[in-house]
Amino acid sequence: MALKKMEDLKIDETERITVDYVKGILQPTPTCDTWDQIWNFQAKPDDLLISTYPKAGTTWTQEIVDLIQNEGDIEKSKRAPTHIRFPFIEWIIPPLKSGLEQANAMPSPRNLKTHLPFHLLPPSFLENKCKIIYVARNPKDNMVSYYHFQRMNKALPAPGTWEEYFEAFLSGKVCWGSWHDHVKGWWEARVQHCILYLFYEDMKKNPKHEIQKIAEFIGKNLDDEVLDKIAHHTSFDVMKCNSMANYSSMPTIMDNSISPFMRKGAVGDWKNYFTVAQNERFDEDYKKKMADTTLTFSF
Ligand code: PPS
Repeated sequence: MALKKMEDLKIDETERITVDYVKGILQPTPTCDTWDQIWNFQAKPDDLLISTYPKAGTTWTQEIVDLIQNEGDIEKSKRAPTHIRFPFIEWIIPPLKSGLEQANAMPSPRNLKTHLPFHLLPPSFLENKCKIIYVARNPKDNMVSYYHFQRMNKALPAPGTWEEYFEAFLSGKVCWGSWHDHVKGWWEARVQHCILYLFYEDMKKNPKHEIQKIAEFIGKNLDDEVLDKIAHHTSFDVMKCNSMANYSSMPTIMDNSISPFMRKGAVGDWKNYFTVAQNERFDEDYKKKMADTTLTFSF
């Protein structure tokens, strides 16, 4: 299968970022080095935060939010690339401007992005009762997407072989930690905080319905025509060709020729990667780690 070909692709490890731990969670070293500043980030009450485990549908949700706020005005949503429109608060890749610097320089109301697990969220977001949209994706597709992302993104460690990556993901030894802890932590937090918890698979199945939910959450009443327009503009095929939403604007960090950022955008692609043995091992592990939650996923 296609895997053999992927492993043949060599990535220059020497250009890769190093990683370290913050409170038990693996992070790029520059993030660890500035952790105190990140933890003390001052959120404002009208900030809107999009939070996800990496590769769960962040960019898609960002595009939807931006278009809702601009009432479907496509030209306005093309004013800048995603990472400028939504500062990524814990992201520091010298010499680029850090997420914190970008956020602090941004006029309100701000849209922000994070991948932090709930227990590492800067407390000011909760103190200020900020609205937060969390998106979760089934872990098998999430893992496959993350594997390909680590192949193409020099701001993360090289993933190793698929077999090695499978084990690293299962044991939570990837940046931003364990998928299981992440989705469960935010799921529990939604009960007490202003969190809209969404699923990638629902967005695929009925995008207009999920867009409507997001619009309601952020207090926008949009007519049917605008909702249709947003659904069209945020479809995978349209976003893939949108240079302001497909991460083609930072070629020295993300090499889309290794694997495009907008890769497949599908549910169930994991079936092309998991061996039967890996799938059994995954399911057994999943059952144990997810036994203490009401959270369920569709695969
Ligand atoms: S990141 O780097 O964490 O911000 O990545 P993130 O945006 O969370 O996830 C990238 C994956 O989401 C897919 N994607 C989409 N799927 C469906 N529809 C739309 N519009 C869309 N936009 C992005 C993207 O293709 C990545 O998934 P994979 O499975 O790798 O294709």
